Amino acid sequence: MEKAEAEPSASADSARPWQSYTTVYTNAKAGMDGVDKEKVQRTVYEMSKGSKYFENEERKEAFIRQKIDNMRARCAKLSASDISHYQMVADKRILELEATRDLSRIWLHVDMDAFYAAVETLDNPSLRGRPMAVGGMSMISTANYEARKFGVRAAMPGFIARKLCPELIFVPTDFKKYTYYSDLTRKVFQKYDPNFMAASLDEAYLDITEVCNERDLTSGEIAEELRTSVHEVTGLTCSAGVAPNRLLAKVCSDINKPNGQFVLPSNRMAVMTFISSLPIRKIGGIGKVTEHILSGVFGINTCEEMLQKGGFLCALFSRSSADFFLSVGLGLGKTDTPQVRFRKSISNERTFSATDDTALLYQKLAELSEMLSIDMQKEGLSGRTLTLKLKTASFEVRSRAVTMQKYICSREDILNHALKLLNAELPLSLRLIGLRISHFNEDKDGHLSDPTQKTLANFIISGDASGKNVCEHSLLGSDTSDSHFMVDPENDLSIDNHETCHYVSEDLLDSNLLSDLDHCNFNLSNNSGKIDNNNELPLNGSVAKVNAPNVVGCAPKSHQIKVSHLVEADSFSFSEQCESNRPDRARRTNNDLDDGVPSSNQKEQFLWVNDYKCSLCGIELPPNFVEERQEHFDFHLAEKLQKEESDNSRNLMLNQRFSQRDHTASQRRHKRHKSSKKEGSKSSQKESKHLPIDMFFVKSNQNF
Ligand code: DCP
Ligand code: MG
Repeated sequence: MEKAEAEPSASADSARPWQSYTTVYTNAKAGMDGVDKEKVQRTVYEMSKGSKYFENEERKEAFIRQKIDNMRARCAKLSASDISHYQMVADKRILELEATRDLSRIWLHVDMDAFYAAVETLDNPSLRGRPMAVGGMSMISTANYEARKFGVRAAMPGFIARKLCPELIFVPTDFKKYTYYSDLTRKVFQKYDPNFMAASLDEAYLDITEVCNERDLTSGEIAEELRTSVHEVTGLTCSAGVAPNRLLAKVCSDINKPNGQFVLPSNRMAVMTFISSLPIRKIGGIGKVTEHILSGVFGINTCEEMLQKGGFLCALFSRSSADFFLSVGLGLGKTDTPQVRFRKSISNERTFSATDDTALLYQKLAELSEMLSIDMQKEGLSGRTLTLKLKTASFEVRSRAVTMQKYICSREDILNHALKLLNAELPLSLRLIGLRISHFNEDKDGHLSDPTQKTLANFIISGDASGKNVCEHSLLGSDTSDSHFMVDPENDLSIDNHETCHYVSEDLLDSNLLSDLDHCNFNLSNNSGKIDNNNELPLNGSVAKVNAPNVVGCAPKSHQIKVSHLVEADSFSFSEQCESNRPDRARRTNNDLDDGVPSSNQKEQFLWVNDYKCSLCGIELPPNFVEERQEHFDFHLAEKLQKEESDNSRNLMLNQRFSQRDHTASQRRHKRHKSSKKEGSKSSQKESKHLPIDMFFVKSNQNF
């Protein structure tokens, strides 16, 4: 096994402190190749020095350095036999991973160019050719390519961007517009892959294997056509990458940005050549922290070096982390076709010689209903929206849809509703009938849900659970941090507004480390113990301290907020928000209640700072993500109540202990055990009014 030659542990050069890792606004963005990196670093350093942000960045930097030093020390302690053992482990894993290589699919990753900025320019052509950024003085969401030449980029504070580029024009964000254009692009994507995987408002993964085969076109031709079509429909340009897996397709889409494409052929040699000199930072999931650690500890800078240092990676990281790194070294990525849960709909259709014979049409409809029902049951699906597609004898295509209260999947139910839709169109001569069911009842975890069921927020707010208005509850604990969920930058994707929102940290190790760091922010004394005892950095760590199992939809990329920023964020407390939402103080909305009790909608509304950012965890969801916001709100409520419940149980136990002690003492002194018992039972009755949150879920599930 090669030596783990690492760069000397980074310590800021005192003569050029701006070179410190913390102040680097990476040059990984497209359009920033010619930028004077050092000038940008110096400006960023000078502008942010002394700020809270800067201090926090320095703390993070120190933490990562400590981590690197610890890992290097552990590397140095590996004996010769350890080293040969781990080398064997790595060699075996590499062979096993290699055996999983699948070159049979063609994946296309499409990413809009300077998306928000391009949309704004479309709206206001006078911006064309001038450096502009979307956002404000505190933060910018993106910058056009003219501004990038000055080092201005997404996630940079606007006041720093202005310093770098005094001519910079700022345009405020307008999510409605971006969502509108995003929807237009998705209509195009759908034509090439009906199950395309949207990764954010401006990017998607498409499996174009079928369309290439069906149309006998090369992947490059399809990419070209798709980009032209997006441009025709939206007036915006996009870039595309084609590769045998999603991980590589994403890397490829950035190569010829803007308005370009890159095709990586589907053969092992091409992949290995491509990956060999690729900087690790280009890989989705490897951000500045992982890059720093891999470079600082092992001297790994390119993907190929992951394989060369495989033994050390296996020695120091968990199996899943090491597997990820080795896969990157092999250029492997996900190739699977989206699973059932990514499906938006299920459909069938039948073409026949044009006929207006009603009995025949009914028969076709019955057959289609039966087939659809069988297919749905095979996949365990039920849906709420039924769409009838008809093609008339004159080739006019009509769609009629109905959304039911209940989820359906039986032949009878489907046929019943389909007949109603068809009858409304008859008499008619038809040559095609199709049926589609969408709006499935399957959440991310495959749990069934009932559309008629109240959301948790409604349930609590209406007082059903505790008899209390939510405002009366105590503060939401600041430790929303304890919830973790898996990160898979390729896989946690959303198809439409019914899929899992992916709160993907750009850096897998980063997210994990930062979650530790944020603990440090809250409780410094815990800091070292937690770090030192942790021998490895689990790859699938926490992200943004938000466990949003059912948060659906796809949020803009700026939701990739690091936890440490959340800690610093100007978040106001849940109860304060409730308070400020009281009818006498609140901004009233159209939906205000007459009875003076804030509606769940109102409560959900005030959660969002500037109408798009969750004040509790920093996640950003545009206003039109109504369901997603509701669910996000529910998530915080559930978390809060869970915490309360555990506090309540603790209090209850303590109360009982005290009351037992009092009771025994009274017995001894006054023999008043009867009244004491009564009090005890009253108190537990009162406590049991609080339905434990896990009980709530159990009960709810029984209703499904
Ligand atoms: N975005 C954001 N916050 C970030 C990064 C991005 O709000 N930290 C938003 C603005 C971007 C959009 O998401 O326009 C798409 O992000 P991209 O990373 O794809 O960046 P752009 O599309 O702006 O530029 P390009 O893809 O050409 O590099
Ligand atoms: Mg983009």
